[in-house]
Amino acid sequence: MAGGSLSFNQHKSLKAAQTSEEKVVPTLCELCFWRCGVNAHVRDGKVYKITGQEQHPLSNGRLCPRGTGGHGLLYDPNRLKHPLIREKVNGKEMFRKADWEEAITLVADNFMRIREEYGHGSVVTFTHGFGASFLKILCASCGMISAPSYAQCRGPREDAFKLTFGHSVGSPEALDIKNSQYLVLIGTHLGENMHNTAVQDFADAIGNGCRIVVVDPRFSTAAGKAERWLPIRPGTDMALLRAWIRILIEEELYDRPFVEENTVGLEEVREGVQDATPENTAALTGIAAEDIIAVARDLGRYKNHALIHPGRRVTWYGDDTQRERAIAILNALLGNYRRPGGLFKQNKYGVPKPKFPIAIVGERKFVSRYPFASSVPASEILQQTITSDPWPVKGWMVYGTNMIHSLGNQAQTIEALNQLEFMVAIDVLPMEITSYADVILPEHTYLERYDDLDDRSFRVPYVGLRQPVVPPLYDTKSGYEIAKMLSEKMGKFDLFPDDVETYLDGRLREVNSSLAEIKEKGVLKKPEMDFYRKPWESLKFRTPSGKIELASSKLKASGFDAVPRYTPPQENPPGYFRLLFGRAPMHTFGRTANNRFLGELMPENELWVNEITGKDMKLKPGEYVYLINQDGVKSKTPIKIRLTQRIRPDSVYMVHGFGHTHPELEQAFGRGASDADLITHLDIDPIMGATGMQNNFVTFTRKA
Ligand SMILES: Nc1nc2c(c(=O)[nH]1)N[C@H]1C(S)=C(S)[C@@H](COP(=O)(O)OP(=O)(O)OC[C@H]3O[C@@H](n4cnc5c(=O)[nH]c(N)nc54)[C@H](O)[C@@H]3O)O[C@H]1N2
Ligand SMILES: Nc1nc2c(c(=O)[nH]1)N[C@H]1C(S)=C(S)[C@@H](COP(=O)(O)OP(=O)(O)OC[C@H]3O[C@@H](n4cnc5c(=O)[nH]c(N)nc54)[C@H](O)[C@@H]3O)O[C@H]1N2
Ligand code: SF4
Ligand SMILES: [Mo]
Repeated sequence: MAGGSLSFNQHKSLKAAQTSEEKVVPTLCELCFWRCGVNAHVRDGKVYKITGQEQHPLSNGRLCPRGTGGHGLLYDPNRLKHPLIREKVNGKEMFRKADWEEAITLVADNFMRIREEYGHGSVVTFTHGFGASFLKILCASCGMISAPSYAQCRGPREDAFKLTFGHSVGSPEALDIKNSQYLVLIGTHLGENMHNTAVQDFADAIGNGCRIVVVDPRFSTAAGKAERWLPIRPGTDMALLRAWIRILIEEELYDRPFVEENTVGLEEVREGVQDATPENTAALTGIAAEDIIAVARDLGRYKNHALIHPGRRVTWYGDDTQRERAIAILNALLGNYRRPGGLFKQNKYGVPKPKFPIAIVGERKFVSRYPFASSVPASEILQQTITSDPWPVKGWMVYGTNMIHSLGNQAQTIEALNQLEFMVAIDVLPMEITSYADVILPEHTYLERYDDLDDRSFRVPYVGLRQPVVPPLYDTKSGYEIAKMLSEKMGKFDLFPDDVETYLDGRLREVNSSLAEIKEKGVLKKPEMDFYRKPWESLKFRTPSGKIELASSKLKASGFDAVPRYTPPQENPPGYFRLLFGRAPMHTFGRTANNRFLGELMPENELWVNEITGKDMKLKPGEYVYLINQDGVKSKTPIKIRLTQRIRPDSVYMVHGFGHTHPELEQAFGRGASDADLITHLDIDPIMGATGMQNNFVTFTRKA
């Protein structure tokens, strides 16, 4: 069924706006990776306003602040405006303007030469963002593809839930937050973490009287909505989760019929968490035993309608898959699976995927050294690039990821970049990573291009369309055109149809729709899934036992703990404070720092410091300091001090995404500091290769 219709009044107002000078074009936001449906309002050929699509299930007519400021990217004067090629002039390296034919030929020639010389798999693709879908098709068979949204973000969560429930949480998360009656947020700060639909659901839950508990060393925006803020000692969350598991089991507060019928391993878990008494846990976490007990009993009271949110960026301390396993176990004990307010499984609209011919057949296959890595961990590729083990990596294609700021351990990233024979960066702005490229290819912004259909799993199965709103402003190309040109230069003429519209229309015809239909509607929808389980339904999970694995048979078979164990985090070196970081509602990582609209709302980040620490360290509010970390690495730029009671005295906090050093980013240059500069120590998760970033510590200096 092809639904997704506008109401009569919406239709009328859209039509009225579509005069010759004024039109409203539905498309998808790309200011972050949530991909809300937006309406771009165009007057005299210029986008002047962006609003939320009523009919899009991720927007429901509303956007977050970043989405409304998307035209700040379109009209950013510092955009990449034409292809650039690195050249040595009088011994000095610089970029010169090139045309597309020359730039693409250079990329294709280098990648083919590297492949010839070093074999299959010697060119790697790093991507983040929807526009890469066609490049991924081109690269699928000719090498490895890695994204920071895995080992630097939600990878441990997805793998832990797969081990426990047989499927991942997914994005958008399959969590029935809006119907939850008791919600525990543990190190996830909804409200600052501004994924539109998740925040709408959170607001609905609060409106419906949901009781909220926030576990965070910092008093987040969400903590302001909570009945309890538990300012946990950083890195001790596993202890708290195990204590809650122990209380639920020992006091028989878990959903007994559900657990007996649908899970395995209860006894093993019971034995495994015996040491996690409230008293021991209070000593480790700094949270009073009575608070620990009270929350566990509340969880037991709400059971099926309570939810422990699994978070999103969960790459913290190196035992992250196991911490996420503990969260999965708790949710399983509550029996909230496919109950109002719990976890569920969602569906796709299901547009059949076209079958692409394989571009290049290869003889080498990437096998991670981490047994449960379900994707390619970036840190492993860096290591391989540096050591050439098990084979050399000599070429990188980098699409939409600023790896200098997103992988941690910058020195390692730069060492790997120095080993390369060729690197191409496909971006929209002169971000730090582009300085390392041999060729820079400027992409259209999301308001100037088509991308593939957005057919992801959600509670309302839907297909969304990104389409051009205005003609491209500069000599840029879309991901589709770049992938097609590259594939042809590599001798593959039949990989993509001549134009993207033919491709999209062909896909939509498979579901009895058409490009013309979705261009007008913006979205096709099916009715909301009926995902709540029926009392007579027997459940089957895609795990070895067919049940939810409270104790994991797969982890056990691979020599890991079947039941999560507590490992203490590193202690603060004397005089140093743990560096914590997170999000601000008006920015997405570093990608929006140069956006004039969003920069006006928040031009720089500040360092949250507890007032007691401020007094001890003689810091004044508003003064600028540099930070030095435990390895003696100093922040490249200074940061403004904010003294507050809203953070523990042993930690400091900053918003990620500032401290840009590329001089062509005129708005962002030198504003605030980068947490990434200071994350030199990484704890790698032995189960799936995630890079834990939170065992880093800083102190202050006024010296530049
Ligand atoms: N220190 C530290 N590291 C982190 C995190 C952290 O909080 N702190 N967070 C982690 C998490 S959760 C994630 S998901 C990752 C995110 O890591 P990244 O994806 O690397 O993050 P961004 O800084 O948004 O970089 C996006 C890049 O894409 C470019 N870009 C924007 N729009 C387009 C487009 O339409 N086309 C193209 N081709 N390029 C575009 C931007 O200019 C920018 O260079 O970082 C991880 N790393
Ligand atoms: N506005 C905005 N929203 C975003 C993004 C964005 O860039 N901008 N990025 C999106 C992406 S890709 C992701 S992955 C998510 C990330 O969003 P979240 O999953 O919510 O994660 P973080 O931003 O890493 O969370 C940081 C929070 O954890 C707390 N914290 C730090 N250490 C500890 C600890 O040891 N224990 C506990 N309990 N808490 C701790 C910090 O104080 C902070 O409040 O945000 C998404 N939403
Ligand atoms: S959450 Fe905000 S930035 Fe992300 S896609 Fe939606 S409107 Fe855009
Ligand atoms: Mo992320």
